[in-house]
Amino acid sequence: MIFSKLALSAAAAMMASSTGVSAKGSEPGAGGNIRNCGTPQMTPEQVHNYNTLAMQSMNKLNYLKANAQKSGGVSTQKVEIEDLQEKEIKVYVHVLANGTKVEDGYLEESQIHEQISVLNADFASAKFSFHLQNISYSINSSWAVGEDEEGFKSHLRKGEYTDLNLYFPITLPESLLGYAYFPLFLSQDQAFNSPTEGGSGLDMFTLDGVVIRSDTLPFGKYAPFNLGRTATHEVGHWFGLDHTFGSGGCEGKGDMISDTPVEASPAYGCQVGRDTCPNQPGEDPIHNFMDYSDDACLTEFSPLQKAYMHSAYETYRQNVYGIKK
Ligand SMILES: *[C@@H]1O[C@H](CO)[C@@H](O)[C@H](O)[C@H]1NC(C)=O
Ligand SMILES: *[C@@H]1O[C@H](CO)[C@@H](O)[C@H](O)[C@H]1NC(C)=O
Ligand SMILES: *[C@@H]1O[C@H](CO)[C@@H](O)[C@H](O)[C@H]1NC(C)=O
Ligand SMILES: [Ca+2]
Ligand SMILES: [Zn+2]
Repeated sequence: MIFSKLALSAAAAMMASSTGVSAKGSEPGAGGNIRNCGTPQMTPEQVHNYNTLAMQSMNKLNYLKANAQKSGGVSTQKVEIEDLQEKEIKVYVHVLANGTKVEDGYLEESQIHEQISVLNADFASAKFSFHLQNISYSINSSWAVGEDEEGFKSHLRKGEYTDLNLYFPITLPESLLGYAYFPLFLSQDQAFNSPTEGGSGLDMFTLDGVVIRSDTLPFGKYAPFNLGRTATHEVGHWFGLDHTFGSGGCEGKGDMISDTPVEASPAYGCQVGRDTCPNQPGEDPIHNFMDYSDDACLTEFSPLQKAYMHSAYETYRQNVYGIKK
């Protein structure tokens, strides 16, 4: 989600036949706040690549489960987790404030540590852990409201493509809670922002990362989205996961993850028992981190989502320019 003419030209160049930025959902939640995620929709090429990867992950999981059943005794859940190789993610946090007071968005370090703890708790069963490397504080009235994405990212982005940059402005345009970018084959896709296409020349390496309004952090003011789960959701995108409601309703491609039940539209609040695709197996995955429910209602990734995140991380983020890290 780039809020500038760069966005339009880059999006046009890259997403020729796609709908570009999604701003799904406008049903009011409790207190008038709405979960609204600005992560751009997948391009047709991403859909193709991620689907292939998800199929491979599923086949591997099924194979492991079948083997476990043959040898007996081992629970399939244990097998699903055992096969995943623990990964430690370095995290760089960037606070985009309007002044040095807490009310200017100048976050206390303790609140940032709380957010990292939430990430660690939510991703623990997926075998990802997050390790804070550094916090930068910028005071800039444009950046503090999420404007000039190119500017703040080109100044602040740290680390490698394996590392997570989290940007915390006070607020974001278009009432978004956050947005992220899916992982890409950098060497191929960097060019889509090229100046000759009307872009700024910023590459996808620089844009990579997660932007979240800081009142969604634990103890933030944006109830019922203030338990830190916006970060969990956006980091899920950063690992390559789509929304559980995908696109195209009950007959659409969904999220390409076969163990999350298909749902027709985002779920808001905490609608236990919701089933928007009654002809498809399972109730809607309203507790899944990649849905739109309130923070307190979001509790899980599915086994295949976990396996897929590892595959995508290994394929895209640890394999930049074809060189395995
Ligand atoms: C940023 O600070 C300026 C000057 O103090 C103030 O006018 C403005 O409302 C502040 N913006 C936000 C988003 O707090
Ligand atoms: C941490 O960030 C600060 C502010 O950007 C910077 O001055 C410092 O060099 C950084 N330290 C490390 C270890 O990266
Ligand atoms: C603050 O943001 C403006 C507008 O995006 C930018 O031009 C400027 O360089 C930034 N200031 C600093 C100190 O980085
Ligand atoms: Ca169903
Ligand atoms: Zn999202």
